[in-house]
Amino acid sequence: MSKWVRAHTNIALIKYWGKEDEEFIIPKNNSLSLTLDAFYTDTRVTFDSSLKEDQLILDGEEQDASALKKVSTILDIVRNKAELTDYALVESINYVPTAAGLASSASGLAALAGAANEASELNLSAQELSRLARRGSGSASRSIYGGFVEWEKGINDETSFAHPIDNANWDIGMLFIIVKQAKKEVSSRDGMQRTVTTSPFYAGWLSTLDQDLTDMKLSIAEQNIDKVGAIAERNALKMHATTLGAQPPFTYWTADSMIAMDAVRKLRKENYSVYFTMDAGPNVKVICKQSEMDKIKKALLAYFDEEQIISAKPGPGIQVLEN
Ligand code: 2P0
Repeated sequence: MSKWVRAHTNIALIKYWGKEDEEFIIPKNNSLSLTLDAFYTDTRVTFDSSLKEDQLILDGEEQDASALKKVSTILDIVRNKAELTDYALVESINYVPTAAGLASSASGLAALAGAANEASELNLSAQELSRLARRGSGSASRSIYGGFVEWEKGINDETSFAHPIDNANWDIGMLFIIVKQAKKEVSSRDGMQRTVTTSPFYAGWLSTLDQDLTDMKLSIAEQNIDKVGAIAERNALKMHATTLGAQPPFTYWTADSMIAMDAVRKLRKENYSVYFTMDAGPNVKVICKQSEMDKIKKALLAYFDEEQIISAKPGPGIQVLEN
């Protein structure tokens, strides 16, 4: 039955950066993320025999063929599994502040996997949903679950999926610093592919990941924000270093990103437990204690406007909403 499904976005503390298999989206390495409450997507799928092609309405606006590509990948898998032939209407609402410019592929494709599961009545398990979401966008595999989540890279479609590792019910949160974007970024899909195929630093990145992952899991188990933050920060810096070695070279950092990172380092000197991470864009995410979030936000107002700083707490996994 057609039902609205909600999925929240996640931010990786150990990054996914590079694919072993482009078609099935099998990653080069395990990644580990925190699902957050502040940003989410609601999606409903309706199979309809009168449609001539899949249709995507995002925030009330019909989307073109390029936006439909990842969506139809998931719908085709579901149609195949459920032996359905009808095209689908996909209605989707992104609850991301409009100025934020945050990528919504993780929450969007996870919500779609859940909504397609409801509409097709396939009754997929959470693990199967994670595998399905992965086929749309790698990071979406992690948004099926709440709290801290690890995406096990696996070796093929059957073995590559995420699983929850800690409900994050402790003193941790994230502040999003939304910086102004000067020019269009290299998409994460193109950026990671270019890095894998051309950057001499990519091998170095891969060689330290097992250690970062082991250290991160221990630190989460200890609920040690300083260790979690420090490992996330060093992991993000290594990921971003690989892009500088790519051919042609690129970076997601802007002058404002540097200001944000410097501000975080400065606050750390003032004895706050505060660390940063960055993804395939110029925004900076600040890992800190929930209990210190208001004070840190206030301190960041020396560098950024109020509407550029958004607080987030750990969020839940995928939810089927009451219609
Ligand atoms: C992550 N990113 O782990 C990393 C860190 C960006 C930087 O996952 O090609 O949209 O659809 O699998 O999931 C963004 O990449 O890429 C991402 P595809 P996706 O969150």
